[in-house]
Amino acid sequence: MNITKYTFQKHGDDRGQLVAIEEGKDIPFDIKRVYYMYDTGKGVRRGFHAHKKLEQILICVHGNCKIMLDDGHEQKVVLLDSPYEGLYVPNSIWREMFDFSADAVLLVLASDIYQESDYIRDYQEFIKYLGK
Ligand code: T46
Repeated sequence: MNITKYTFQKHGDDRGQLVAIEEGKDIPFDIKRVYYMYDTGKGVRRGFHAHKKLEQILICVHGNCKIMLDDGHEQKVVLLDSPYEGLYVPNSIWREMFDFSADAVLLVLASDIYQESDYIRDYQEFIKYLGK
C-alpha cells in the first residue's frame, strides 16, 4: 500500500510558524468540509470504517496520534505528530485512529460534505465492496 504524506510549507519567522493549505496546489482535491476531533479519551480507538468516494487529508495539528490504514490486503500504521504534515487517505481504505495524546487535535480536510451513505462501517462488507 502506498502511503502519501504531504509536508506542507512552513512560513516561519521570529513570531512563529504558519502553514497554509490551498486546494489544487497543496492537496489533490477540492476541500468541501473541515472537521476536527479533540479531547479524545485515553485508550479510545475511533474510525472503523471506509469511504466509497471520500478523500481526506488528516493533520494532527497539536499533539500526536496513530492512524491504521487497511486496503484489504495489508495494514499500515502511520504516526501523525507534526502540524505541517498531512496523511492522504484515499477512498476504499479502512481506517482506525488510536493512541491519541491528551492534547491531540486531529484536523481533517475532506473532499465532500458529510454523507452517511458514503460510509462502509462493517469490515466484511468492506472486503466484499473491494471485490466488486
Ligand atoms: C473519518 C475519520 C478520520 C457529522 O455530523 N459530520 C461530520 O462531518 C462528521 C465527520 C461526523 N459527524 C457526526 C456523525 C457522528 O454522530 O459526528 C459523530 C462522530 O462521527 P464518527 O463516529 O463518524 O467519527 P469517527 O472519528 O469514527 O470518523 C471520522 C469521520 O466520520 C470519518 O469520515 O474518515 O473521522
